[in-house]
Formats: sequence, structure tokens, C-alpha cells
Amino acid sequence: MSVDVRNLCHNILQIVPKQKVLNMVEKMYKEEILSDRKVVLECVMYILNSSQQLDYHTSFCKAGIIQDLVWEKLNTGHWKEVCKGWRTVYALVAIFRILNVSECLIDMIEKTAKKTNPTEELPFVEKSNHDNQNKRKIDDHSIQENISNLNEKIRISLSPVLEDLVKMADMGLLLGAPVLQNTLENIAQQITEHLSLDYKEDTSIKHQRIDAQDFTIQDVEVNLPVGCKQLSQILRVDQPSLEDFIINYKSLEEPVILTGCMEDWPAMSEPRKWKRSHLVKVAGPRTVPVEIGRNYTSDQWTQKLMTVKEFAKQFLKENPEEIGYLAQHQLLDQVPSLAQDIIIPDFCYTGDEDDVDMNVWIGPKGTVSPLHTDPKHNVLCQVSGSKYIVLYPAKYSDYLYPHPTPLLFNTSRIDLQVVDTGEYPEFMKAEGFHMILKPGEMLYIPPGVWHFVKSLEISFSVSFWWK
Ligand SMILES: O=C(O)CCC(=O)C(=O)O
Repeated sequence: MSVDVRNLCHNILQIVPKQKVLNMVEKMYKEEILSDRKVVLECVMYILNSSQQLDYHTSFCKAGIIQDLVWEKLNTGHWKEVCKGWRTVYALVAIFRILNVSECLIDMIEKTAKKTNPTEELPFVEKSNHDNQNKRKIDDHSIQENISNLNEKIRISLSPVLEDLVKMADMGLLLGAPVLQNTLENIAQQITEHLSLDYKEDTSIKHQRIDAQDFTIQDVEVNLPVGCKQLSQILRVDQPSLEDFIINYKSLEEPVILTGCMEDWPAMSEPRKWKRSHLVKVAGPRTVPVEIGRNYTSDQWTQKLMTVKEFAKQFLKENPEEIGYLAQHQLLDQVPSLAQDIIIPDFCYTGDEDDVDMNVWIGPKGTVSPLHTDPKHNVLCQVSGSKYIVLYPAKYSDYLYPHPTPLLFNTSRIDLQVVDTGEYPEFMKAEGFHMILKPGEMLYIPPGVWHFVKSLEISFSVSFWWK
């Protein structure tokens, strides 16, 4: 059902009333002992208290100055040493600014509806030819009706403003501390759902191939130098029972490909099939961290924050200029409507804890996760596109030359695509496996098992880690 912009803004104001934000800031102010944060909190209180007197633009800009100042605090020194207090202030100011814009939009829509020519007066709205053709006199006695007409007209043109609000909420979520019970999550989700109603596929970019190509292992396998052990194929089992899985694979820490276990995932078939257009529709305005570069061990590797829409446009195509990987990101927690497309496999509930870490791995052909290990059980589920994967059992760790640095201790120094046996001679003793993981297949990777993963085409995967 279509929600108009004014209703949407009212909903946002109901998620968290301004007074609640003010109460929290006042409480923090009373308890704060650090003098510079006390000054910042005092400024936030001033803006919140005087927001009735200040015009929207002034209070939005003043709050922006404070947010920039706090941003500096968040970006000084190591992230893990950033004080939680600054992160809380950052999130609170983000909420305030979103509420401020929502109030402004409501005011603008209501005032404009009373005027003769609505679009003439809209401060944020670019007038389109279509709007100009549709000029008509607004009857002062039916403001409500005019508001809905107006809403219809400005829905699309206000989209950039609403997208900015989602960005503000996501930045508050990514950099801020959790405050006021999922307020920022709820705001971002509501606006994203609203925007998805107007989603139109971007036809300027070639459509991605939806059907997975039929690769053979000979076409895509890594070329190991003479003297190295041949890679073996890995077993595929169709819909094993939980008992079978536990006895024959999990308890023996044996990797295995599990087939036929994802058939009921909404993400595997229309209308919720995971592909570029669905991702952009459901999560387009959300801000996510994207890994840019060959892989995370290379010198040119970097991370950038961008919206899902920007990521899809720049990287989810057949020949992107560079590789961008939305890797190991908890997108399903960030965008709950996307989580409805997947079903957590029962295998994940065979451990000591019910907590399951879900990460998405989305990128074009050529993304590489270098040979590394993780400490938890994992089922890597391939939703769309195929991946080439090499595994080495944990017992060969000494032959795989882990990096000596604490940050990369779980990653091998060996680049499987160009193995240098002169530098890493012990590698020749390691016996591994390889496979092509196809859409609809899950790979069980036991803890400590080394894995190298390369996408063969545009690929969407989800990993589930559990203890
Ligand atoms: O798919 C990838 O690129 C890597 C997946 C991975 O490393 C994992 O699931 O632990």
C-alpha cells in the first residue's frame, strides 16, 4: 500500500518523539564528567530546546556543525579506542536531524497544499515538465485532498531528500552507538520501504545474466606448479538428515557440499529472486562498506562507504573497471526485509549456542577471498552465480605459511593464483580439495579449514557461522 510522504514523516516522528531525544541528552549531560563532551551536550540541548524558535534550516545546520565536530572525535585515533560517549552523541544528533527534516517536510507539504500552485513553492523540489503541465488551482476547502494529490506529485521528486535521511540514519548506525531502541534501524527501514514503491530498474546498465553459466573445473581451476599435490573433488550429498550431517561431517570436521537444501528460500525464485534489481529495490538507499581492490591482502585494497544503489551501479555488472566486494557484511541484520528471503539452515542449530552470524558476500566476477581460516562452523550458501573454491584441511596449517602479523594471522601468505614454491616449499606437501559451488548449493566449512574463494560471475552468497 502506498504511504504518502506526509504520513511517512509523521510515522518517523512517532518512532521517537523529540522530547525523548532531549531527555536522553539531558541525562547524559548531568552524568558527564568529560568537559569537552559536556560542552557539546550543552549545545545539543540548546538546539533541541530552541528548535521551536529556530527555523528548520538553522537548527538543521547547527546540528550539522555539532555532528561534524563529533565526527572528528570518531575519526581520531584507533576506532576501538573511540569513547562510546561520542558515538552516542553522534547517533542522537543523527536522530535529531532526521526528525527536524521530517517536521520540515510535513510543514512544507501542508503549506504548499494551501497555495494556488503547489510545485512553485517547494523549496527542495525540482519542477518537472510533467508538474508544470499539471498546474491546477487548489481549493482552499479541501486541503486534505490536495495534500494527497500533492503527495503523489512530489513523491518522486522528494526521493533524494528521503535517500539522504536513510544515509543519515545508516551513518548514525555505523558510527554511532545503539540508542533509543533501534530508532535508526526503524527509520531507515520505513523510508527504504517507502522508496521501494517508486523503484524503477535502471535500464542504462546492461542486465546481469541471471542463469548461472555452466563452468567446468578444468576451465577455472588454479594452476598449481609442478611438484604440488593435485586437488581432489569434494563430496556432494543431497538433503542429508541432521543426524547424517552431525555424524558424518560435522563431528569429523569434514567439508561437504550440501545440495537441495535451499529450494524453499524465497531468494532462489521470483518474485524475490536475488539479483541486482531486487537488491536495489529492497536496499538501494542503505549505506554499506564496500571492499575495493584485488583482495584484502593487496596494498591497493581499501574500503569505502556507499549506498547499495551506487555499489550495484558501479560494480554489479559484467566488466566493472575495478573490483568492489560487499563482503562479510551483516546486510540481513541491517535490512530485515532482505532477511525474509533466506531461511537459516537447520544445520546451524547443531552447536552449543543458538547465535548465528549471517554475512552476505555480493560482488562481480573476479572477487577473491584469499586462503584463510575462520574459527566457527560455516555453511556458505550460494544464492546466485557460481564460485570456485579451494580447501585445505586444518592439519596443513604449517605448510600454508600464515601471515605473522596479528591482524592477518588467519590468512595464508600464499597467493593460490600464482604459487611460488621457491618461497613456500612446504606448500608442496599440502593436499587440498576444489569445487565449483553452484546456485542452490551450500558448502560446509568446518572451523580452522583453509578456504580460498573466487567468484566466476556476478555472485550473491550468504554465510552462516555458528559455534
Ligand atoms: O565468499 C567469499 O568470498 C568468502 C566466504 C568466506 O570466507 C566465508 O564464508 O567464511
